[in-house]
Amino acid sequence: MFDTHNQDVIDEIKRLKIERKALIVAHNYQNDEVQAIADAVGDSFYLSKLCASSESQIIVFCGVKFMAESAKILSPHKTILLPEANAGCPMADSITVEDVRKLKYEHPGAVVVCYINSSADVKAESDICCTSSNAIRIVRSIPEKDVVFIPDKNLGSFVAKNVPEKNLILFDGCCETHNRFGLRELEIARSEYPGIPVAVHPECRPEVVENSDFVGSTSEIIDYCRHSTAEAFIIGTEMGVLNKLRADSPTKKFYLLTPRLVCSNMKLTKLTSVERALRENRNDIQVDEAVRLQAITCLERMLTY
Ligand code: CIZ
Ligand code: SF4
Repeated sequence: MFDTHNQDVIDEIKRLKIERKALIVAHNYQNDEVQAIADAVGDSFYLSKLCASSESQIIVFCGVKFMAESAKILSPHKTILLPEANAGCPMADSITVEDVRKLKYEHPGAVVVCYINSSADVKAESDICCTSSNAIRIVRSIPEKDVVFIPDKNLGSFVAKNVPEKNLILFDGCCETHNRFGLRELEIARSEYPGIPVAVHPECRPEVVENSDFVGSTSEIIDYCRHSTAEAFIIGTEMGVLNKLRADSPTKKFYLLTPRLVCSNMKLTKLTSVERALRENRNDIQVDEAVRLQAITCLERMLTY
């Protein structure tokens, strides 16, 4: 059914976007209707770099707080608006600066690698940032043997398995969405859709990762499905990614591994949130300059490894 209210909101977003010369970016896990009005959809690091290279001085970042912070770290003079102030990431919030300092004290000489899913403060206290697509390569290329990996223990276990020559010290954080299911759900999905490859995110539990056919970030899962000769896939990451997968390969079939793969924080952002952010300059993200300078070093080291 045609929703006239939605159409009014979309028209107003388009009008405000032109008036304010704004750029709207949406993470792969956002609601379909938010992805539809965005200028770009992708993973957090790709979008942060895009915000920095764009001519727009006003960015609406449809995602969660650490993502908008990463964009602000790279673009300090731009206005970065997070449409929903309460859209946080429980994994990023699970670790504090004090936790990182304690780990450094307990493991002197270890290099601290922090997943991009972390606050600006935690990045500032860490040595090198990583994403789920470059974590293995970065840890492998660090000269030191001891590596403190924060905050995701599942991504950390995946890295440890693939880089056995390093001694990884893991923090006990995880993504409550990807950690919500285990082998039982994987087996149910495989029996429901026999013979179909399973592609999962490394934030899933180790037993799920080990028993899947492909493991990768959202962008890597999208690439894998695009280039694979298979006609159907079981997808083990947040459901928002199905939108892009289906648009990318309209003839292929995509089944969510479990209906529980929904991140409630990602789903907070609605069309009305985007419209209000643009109209009222809502939730203009700020990062303390001293923190930003340290955090940008952590992010930039990722590019040199
Ligand atoms: O960094 C991101 O965008 C996240 C959280 C997921 C991914 O794998 O792209
Ligand atoms: Fe955080 Fe997980 Fe939601 Fe990503 S899917 S924002 S890691 S809680």
